[in-house]
Amino acid sequence: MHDTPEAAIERPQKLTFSPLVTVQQHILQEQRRFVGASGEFSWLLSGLTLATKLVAAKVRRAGLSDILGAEGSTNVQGEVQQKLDVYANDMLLHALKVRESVAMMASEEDETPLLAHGGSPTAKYIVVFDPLDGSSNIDVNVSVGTTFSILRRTRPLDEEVTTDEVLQPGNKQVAAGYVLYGSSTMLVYSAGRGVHGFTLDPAVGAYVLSHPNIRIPSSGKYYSMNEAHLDRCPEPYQRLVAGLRSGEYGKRYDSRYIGSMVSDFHRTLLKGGIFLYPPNDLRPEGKLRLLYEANPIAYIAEQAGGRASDGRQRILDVQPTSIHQRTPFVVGGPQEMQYFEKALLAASV
Ligand code: P6P
Repeated sequence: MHDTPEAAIERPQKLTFSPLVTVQQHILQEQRRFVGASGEFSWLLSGLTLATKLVAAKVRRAGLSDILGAEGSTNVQGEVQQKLDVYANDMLLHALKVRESVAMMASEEDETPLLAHGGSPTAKYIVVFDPLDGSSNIDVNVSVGTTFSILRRTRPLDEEVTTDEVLQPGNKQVAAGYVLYGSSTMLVYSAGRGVHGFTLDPAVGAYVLSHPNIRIPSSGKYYSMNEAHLDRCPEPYQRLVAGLRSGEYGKRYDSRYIGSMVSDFHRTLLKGGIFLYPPNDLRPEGKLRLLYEANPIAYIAEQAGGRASDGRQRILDVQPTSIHQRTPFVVGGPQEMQYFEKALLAASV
């Protein structure tokens, strides 16, 4: 009886294509790097991703819902946007409120913060967000964004949460990011270990890693601001823009301005350059909000190798005094931020 030959021991072939990484997988991988992390952080972030997928679906249909007469919206000019602001806010509040790790939420849409699980030993985090920044652009089909910032509670977890716990400088952020509802929907976030971009695949409803480890170019070719206000801005800003236009800094910069902060910053992050919303005569403290616009964007910028300033100090070092306070805001790559700092210095002598 011939021995049957040993079946040839075969090894499984190696997969050659790069793995498809969803934001959930990425957060869990990141989570593992956090000593003692218990997955509550990834569960919190999954609330944000769920809410923004719902917002993305609604934003995509904004024009249609107008034509189809969306939920009682009869005013073509802007009411749909206001509805979308409220819808985006509701989605984020509902998705986050059921996350046991969330103590309190502060939204651009609500005068005061909202209680979630504050006082519970599991509720470690406070989430601050602008549900739909730039929503007035929706009726002209310009991209808009959601910005978010995650802080830890400052009082013992078993104590009642108080609204002053929101008033922390941006350097206390545990994580931050934004979702850009543009030609595609992109989530960009950092939990302190670099900046990572995920593109929403509408076919499967998953955010898929498309831009790992984003670094802002050391030098770009665009500056971005609403130049209608330039002559009403303080001298250093006028000096900077004149230099960027004239080639004083070695090359002539082009101007790009969308008027939607998340879009203008996202281009700056990927292409380099500088975005400014300076103070001016009409808005001596600037227009953008510190806690839920400037702070998350500044956090992302710094994690990607850039810098962000209010013209006096690093944005992330500003101690907030009120939830909705505004701030002058300049953010960009190292080279352009150096030009800005030089312009400030020249104006101070
Ligand atoms: P301006 C949108 O309304 C917004 O809050 C930001 O997204 C944007 O950067 C800024 O205002 C645009 O303001 O004065 O240029 O229209």
